[in-house]
Amino acid sequence: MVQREERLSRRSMAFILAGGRGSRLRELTDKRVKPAVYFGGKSRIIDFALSNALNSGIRKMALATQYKAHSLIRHVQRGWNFFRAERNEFLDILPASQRYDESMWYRGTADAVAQNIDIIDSYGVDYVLILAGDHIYKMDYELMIRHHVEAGADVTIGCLTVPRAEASAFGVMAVDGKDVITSFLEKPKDPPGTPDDPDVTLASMGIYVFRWDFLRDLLIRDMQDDNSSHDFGNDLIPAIVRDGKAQAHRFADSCVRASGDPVYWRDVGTVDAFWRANIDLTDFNPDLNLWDRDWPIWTYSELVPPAKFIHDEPDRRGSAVSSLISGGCIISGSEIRESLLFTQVHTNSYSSLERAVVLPYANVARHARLTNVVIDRAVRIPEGLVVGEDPDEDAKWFRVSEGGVTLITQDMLDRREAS
Ligand code: ADQ
Ligand code: ADP
Repeated sequence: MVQREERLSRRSMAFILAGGRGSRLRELTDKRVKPAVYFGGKSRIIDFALSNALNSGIRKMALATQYKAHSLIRHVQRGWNFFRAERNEFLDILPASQRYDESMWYRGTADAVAQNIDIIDSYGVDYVLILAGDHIYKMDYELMIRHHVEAGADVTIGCLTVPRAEASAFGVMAVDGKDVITSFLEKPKDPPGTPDDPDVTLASMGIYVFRWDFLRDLLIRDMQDDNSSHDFGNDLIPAIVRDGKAQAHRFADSCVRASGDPVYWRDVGTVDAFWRANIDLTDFNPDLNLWDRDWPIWTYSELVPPAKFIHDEPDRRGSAVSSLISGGCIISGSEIRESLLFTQVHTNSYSSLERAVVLPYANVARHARLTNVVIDRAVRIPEGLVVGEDPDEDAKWFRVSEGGVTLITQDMLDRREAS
């Protein structure tokens, strides 16, 4: 058994950044911040980082929020309320509350941590794990913290290889034979390939481990620097790569998966990527295993009855194949294929859904036919609506993505109705 003091996760806290908007998700983040966007039928994106931290043994967490945080805060308060102060466990929600300076929101990711130095001090931890609240993956952070300590690094950065063509959205790095980072470029226009393969790039996942005393000094200096944008990727990381020791930690070494399963990490930052990752869960053998009882994705789950499949028309059975149908759904005389329905979705007779991602409480009226769609929460699809068959018609009212996925919100339907 691991001795208590040897478990580094118990001497660490997770600081989760959940303040960025995620504007490439278009209308899906009009009312909620990206980490609060629904994913996988029951969860929200934030649940992955929080579950990884919890499953890794971390019991002190803080969540920095800023933009449109109401639904995120409500979700975390409802679902993540089992930390016990009696056991020295915390999950603090830290809205940009202008507590450091009345004129200042969080100016950047590093500033979101810096403005809460006193709170982190009060946790009495040795290590701080900085996480982004907006990626889908399963990872054992204990292994990454251990790597950091064993390497004696100033910062350890989670990294993975991404196709070079996609790498300009990331911080990219070069490493030596021991994966010590020798150069770092934040979102370069023309990212370099790796020595082994010119078509891929080693990219930062935007997650970092620091000794708290080291990070604390760095943040205090950074706050006073008027030339800094107070951002980890732009300012702090390049400085450490230049002046200290920055260690790369390969995601494949601590990705949680069964043998034979692929390494899985997704930034579901666009409507296309969001739709794809959700639809992929309907595969016969999905790359992301949500069924692993050793690494559950914790969430707030509404109390709802089981999904129900019925028909009141003799010739129309309610059915779903190759689909994930959440609790509380009522599939009444509709045909559903390769789709993912979140909690409490109701579909009516003679409607059909194919490759549809339907967020909670949506209602699909009779004779609607929807293909390759994302339907926002509580949307009421009117009777007979056909989407996914005529892109020009769809684009008149709805948001059609580059990849040909149609996003439907209630505002769009209301405008269509009023015209
Ligand atoms: P980006 O993906 O551009 O780059 P960034 O916008 O800095 O990430 O957001 C990182 C996280 O911080 C997100 O979870 C976001 O919600 C949150 N955040 C952003 N601004 C914030 C603020 N002012 N207050 C609180 N939270 C905030 C980063 C790194 C890259 C790396 C990618 C990986 O800079 O080097 O490759 O992440 O996705
Ligand atoms: P969630 O992400 O929790 O499902 P909703 O989409 O219901 O959230 O709401 C996101 C945010 O927008 C919440 O603050 C919610 O109270 C608010 N909201 C939802 N629907 C409306 C509406 N029709 N008008 C105004 N505010 C709304």
